[in-house]
Amino acid sequence: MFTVNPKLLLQRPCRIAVISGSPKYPEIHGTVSFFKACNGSLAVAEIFNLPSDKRVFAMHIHNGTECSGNTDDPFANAGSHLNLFNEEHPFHTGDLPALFSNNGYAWTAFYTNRFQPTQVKGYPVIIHAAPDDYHTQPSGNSGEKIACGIIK
Ligand SMILES: [Cu+2]
Ligand SMILES: [Zn+2]
Repeated sequence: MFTVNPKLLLQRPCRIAVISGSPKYPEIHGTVSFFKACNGSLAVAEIFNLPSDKRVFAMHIHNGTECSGNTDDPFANAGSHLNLFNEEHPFHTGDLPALFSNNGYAWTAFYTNRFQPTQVKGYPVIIHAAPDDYHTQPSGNSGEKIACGIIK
């Protein structure tokens, strides 16, 4: 059983991604913070103004270096799922638990031993318009990329 030391949450995060919406979803904003914890990371995501017509949103760390793209996919340069150990979806390094939205607001925390905060520095966190099915290759059929932030 993993227990969180409450003092951990009072420390500055090791890494933080400031999340912004795509041009189609400019109102989305928030943070995803990564704290070093027990051979892995404790992550805390707080996202505001998700589209209110949907309630579950896939979230991944991708392997690109920029939250940029083109008119078809404003975050095309975010690349595909971060995969440091040559695994299949949903066992990629960057496969994260979904965001569950409460009228547009989502807060979630999770522990993962797939990476340390230092290993994901510089990569983008992507939020998708649809839930991840945790099955379809290579990216869980998660739909449009609606928000992005680089882990700094
Ligand atoms: Cu993704
Ligand atoms: Zn994946």
